Amino acid sequence: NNDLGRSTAVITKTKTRTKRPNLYRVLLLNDDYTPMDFVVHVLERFFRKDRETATKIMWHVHNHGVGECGVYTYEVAETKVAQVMEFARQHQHPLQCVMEKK
Ligand code: TYC
Repeated sequence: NNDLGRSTAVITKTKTRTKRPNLYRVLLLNDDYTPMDFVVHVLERFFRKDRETATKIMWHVHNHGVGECGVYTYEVAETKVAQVMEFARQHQHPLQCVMEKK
């Protein structure tokens, strides 16, 4: 728009606001029946841990009752929990996997 050479142009600047996503811990719970090797395999397969890290986490869960497998956004955490629960069910182990908001 321009009246007699006086510009009324408006420039709007959009502020960038980067939102951090909510994060969720995925936890394994101890039980008396799931074989230790199976838990280590779950940690390698679904949480991309190396054998040494997976073994450490497995012992932590065995000794303390609960342990962290990883931290993810909501949808990823939900998928990990569902995959582990289905895998445990297929093998008839009572392993429990849950998520909690950080
Ligand atoms: N407590 C199990 C055993 O002695 C091993 C185990 C570890 C089970 C971790 C579940 O999330 C778990 N065989």
